[in-house]
Amino acid sequence: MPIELGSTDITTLKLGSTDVSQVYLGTTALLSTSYNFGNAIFPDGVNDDALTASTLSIAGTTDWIVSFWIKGSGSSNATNMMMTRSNTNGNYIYMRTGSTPYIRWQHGANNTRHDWSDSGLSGWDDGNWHHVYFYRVTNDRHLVFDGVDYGDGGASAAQSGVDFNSFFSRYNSSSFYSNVAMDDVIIHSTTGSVAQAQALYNSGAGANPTTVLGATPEHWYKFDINNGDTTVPNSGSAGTNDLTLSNFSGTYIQAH
Ligand SMILES: [Ca+2]
Ligand SMILES: [Ca+2]
Repeated sequence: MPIELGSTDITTLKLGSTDVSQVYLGTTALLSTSYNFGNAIFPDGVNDDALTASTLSIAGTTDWIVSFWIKGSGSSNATNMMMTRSNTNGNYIYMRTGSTPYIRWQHGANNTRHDWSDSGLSGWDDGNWHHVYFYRVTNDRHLVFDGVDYGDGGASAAQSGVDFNSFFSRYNSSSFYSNVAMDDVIIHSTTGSVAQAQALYNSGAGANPTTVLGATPEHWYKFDINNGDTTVPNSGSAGTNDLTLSNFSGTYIQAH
């Protein structure tokens, strides 16, 4: 809610030199708090690999969501791999700059892809954080980007379930790497919806995923580690399934 001083709405209130992040009426907090993203990971686009200890897998007959935040820029690679399966060319998500499709989900035999080429996605690499959310609708995969419903990507063949173990590279071909910052990767068995995606997006401020989902996500990579660390824990309810980073250099963990 806006705070009005005289006739002017203000979005930041400072006492002395300190931002005030909450306002109370008596003991009641007046401002809704946005999600604290903590740190994020910034692959450099050259040979960055990351493997989970065991495969992130959800059957094709079970409802699920895959959600993450990304930030691309003019120096992002032409094709940026988000998540893949290391021992097959058939399972991957990519985001592409400069040409369509901008976003692809493929799970299953090669060339059975959901592709999204909508003009509303063309600015995903504009240097700002954006929210990407896929969910299962029987044999189709639907995309919600920044809270906007883009529907299914028109694959001609049914997609299998979630089946990933590699982040940031198409490990099997070793020719596609990610140069896109990423945070809060969530994979969870639940029935997805546009409304749920919008709740997670929440006008860019983000909402606490546990609150939105009504449960701790099963697989949840927050990247809230220190620069130089190479082990990203699964903060989800499915338990230990560390993501081990290889070939990262420079300041690859930064505040969101
Ligand atoms: Ca590298
Ligand atoms: Ca984070």
